[in-house]
Amino acid sequence: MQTEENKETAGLLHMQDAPPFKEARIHIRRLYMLLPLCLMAFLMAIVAADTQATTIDEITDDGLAYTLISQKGARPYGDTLVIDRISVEGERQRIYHKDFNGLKPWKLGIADVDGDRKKELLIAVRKTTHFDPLEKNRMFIFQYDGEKLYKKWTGSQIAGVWNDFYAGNLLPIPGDELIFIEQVSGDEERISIYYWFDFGFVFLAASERYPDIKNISIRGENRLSITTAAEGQNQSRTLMVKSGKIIELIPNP
Ligand SMILES: [Ca+2]
Repeated sequence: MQTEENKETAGLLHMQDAPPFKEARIHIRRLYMLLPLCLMAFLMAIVAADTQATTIDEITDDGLAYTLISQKGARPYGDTLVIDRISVEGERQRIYHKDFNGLKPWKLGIADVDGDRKKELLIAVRKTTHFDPLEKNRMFIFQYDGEKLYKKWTGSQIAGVWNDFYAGNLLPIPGDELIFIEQVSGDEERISIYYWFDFGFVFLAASERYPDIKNISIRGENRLSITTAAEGQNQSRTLMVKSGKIIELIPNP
């Protein structure tokens, strides 16, 4: 049986506990009110990030910046090419804009492929062609004269199925060479080199097959450095063109 003293003590405790419980309820109510606002801010941030123009690739050369942009946020492909003139102070002025929507451009290169001392703009796109219904990486080559972009070469097929390209002066022949990472089979790749002759590209040489080629860089005349990966291990290799083949230079032990 509860005594009067116990009842008073219980009442006192109840009164003492009441304010913190009340405060907690107020906090929870505030949290519930804030939750939709937080959710809305989060969704707005996602929408903003998805609609913010994103640079897919950019290359600068001779005071010009060539930029592939995706107007629809982070995407693997761009939809617009812009060219900016860069002043000595580093300020940019937009001088050209072209819609590439539907062509899925993803990489830019600058090279003088035909050796006429005028540089060409190389754009890797991903598309089908009239004769090939498969969507593949394909090369578009343009010339920019300071006002307009002219198509120089848009061969539908070069280097079979390729995953990446580099352009540079590897060999002492006129013009820069195009170097591709070609997919040979499901899990094997090789390097292939093409050079410009007359009105198009001619195959020069190919390497042996490697499991995965991650990187290419030109190290000097007829010296190509690549990184291959097998079973998680990266390996750096030096290649050169010899007798119509790309061979690997094995370092002296
Ligand atoms: Ca040229």
